[in-house]
Amino acid sequence: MFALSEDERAIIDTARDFASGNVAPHALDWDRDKHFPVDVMRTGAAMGLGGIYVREDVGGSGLRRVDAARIFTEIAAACPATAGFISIHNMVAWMIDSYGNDEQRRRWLPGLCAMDLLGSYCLTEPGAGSDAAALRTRAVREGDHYVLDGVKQFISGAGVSDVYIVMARTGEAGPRGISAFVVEKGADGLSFGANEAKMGWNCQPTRQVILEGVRVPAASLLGGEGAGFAIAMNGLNGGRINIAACSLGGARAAFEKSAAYLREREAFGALLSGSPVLQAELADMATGLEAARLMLWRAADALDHDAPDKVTLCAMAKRYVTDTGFEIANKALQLHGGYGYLSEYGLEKIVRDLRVHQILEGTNEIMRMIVGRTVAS
Ligand code: FAD
Ligand code: 2MC
Repeated sequence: MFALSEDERAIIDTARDFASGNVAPHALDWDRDKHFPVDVMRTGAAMGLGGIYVREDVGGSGLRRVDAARIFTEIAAACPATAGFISIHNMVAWMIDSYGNDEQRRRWLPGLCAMDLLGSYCLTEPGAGSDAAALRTRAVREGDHYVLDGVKQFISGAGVSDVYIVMARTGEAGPRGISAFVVEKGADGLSFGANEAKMGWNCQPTRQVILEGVRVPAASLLGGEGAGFAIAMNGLNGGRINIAACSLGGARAAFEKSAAYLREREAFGALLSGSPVLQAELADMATGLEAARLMLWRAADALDHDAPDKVTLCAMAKRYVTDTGFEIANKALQLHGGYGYLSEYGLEKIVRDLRVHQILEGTNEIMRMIVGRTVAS
């Protein structure tokens, strides 16, 4: 696990080269211009980043979760928001690979793996966020079709993505009455809200997905009727560690920037890197990064091995790594003094991007609830 093989190192190096060459030089501009870098993500997909843990027969890379966590860490070191969208897209592709039948896999996955098609995940609603099983979007069967009505809130990639996995109610109240559907852009009755103005994650759109009498073929149902909540949650187990990896990458970049800055900045007649107070700050940050990385890799390994405690470990890692990552990025900003507050130094963007990782893919309060239910029972 800790002594990386040549192959593992090559995977990390490839992701790092892609990120430093194609993403890092533009990340500040994309954030300022709210530019969604679809072409650059497609360049990444040509290197295997569009279906990292999708099976190879449909164009996936067939890698492990632990590899994916390392890949997202590298991309996020260049831009957490770009990495965040690629991670959601990978979650969508994995859900189709894992729960789709052969026809569904062959229909959507080659395009998704190449990122010729982009994927979005639609669970949250205006009235159902943390309490996802209370969702109200309905899907009613009519002959060979289902008709979907409802509103999905805060959907990453919405309006640009081609493939939407929509969780909708086909039966009773609660989790068992929920099914998952693949809805394609262009379907009659499918529209999108305005692009939300946000604190961070500015290089990707966030919009409502509005479904008004959207007719999808019955063949768009993923898994069986009533399987949707389990599909959504299993997708999120991986999604949560991917987001944690995005926090780790952003925090590592912020830490490296501040360590380098202190080596150059003089005050009181000496370099700041010589200050015992600031060395202690850096020591705590480095320790936090190391602890976060260990938790992330452990949870990813649990998912790779379908370990019985995988849900708890993924929730623990999501909570710990995203909280620690945010604290480290914020400290890194502080260590830059006033310059940390200026956009051109890149620190304030990392802080803004990492803040939302404590909220999305299940808030950190919900992560505590998941862990708490296990450890208290
Ligand atoms: P609420 O559920 O209303 O929670 C409000 C507060 O109460 C939170 O602090 C919460 O932690 C706390 N809380 C709620 N219940 C409890 C409890 N039982 N115990 C303790 N505390 C509790 N969703 C998607 O489906 N797809 C996406 O692509 C997507 N992308 C997003 C992108 C962005 C930029 C953002 C901001 C959100 C995105 N989301 C997406 C939605 C995100 O997952 C939700 O915002 C999140 O799950 C919280 O739901 P909520 O906003 O309704 O908050
Ligand atoms: N993995 C697998 N199965 C899970 C699971 C998980 N992580 N979480 C719950 N389940 C199963 C659970 O085992 C149960 O199965 P069964 O009926 O067979 O016993 C079923 O789902 C219902 O679970 P609960 O009884 O725990 O349901 P409850 O409603 O009490 O709590 C909760 C569910 C709070 C854990 C869930 O609603 C949740 O995770 N909420 C947070 C929502 C969220 O993460 N949203 C993210 C949206 S995506 C996003 O933000 C992006 C940026 C893409």
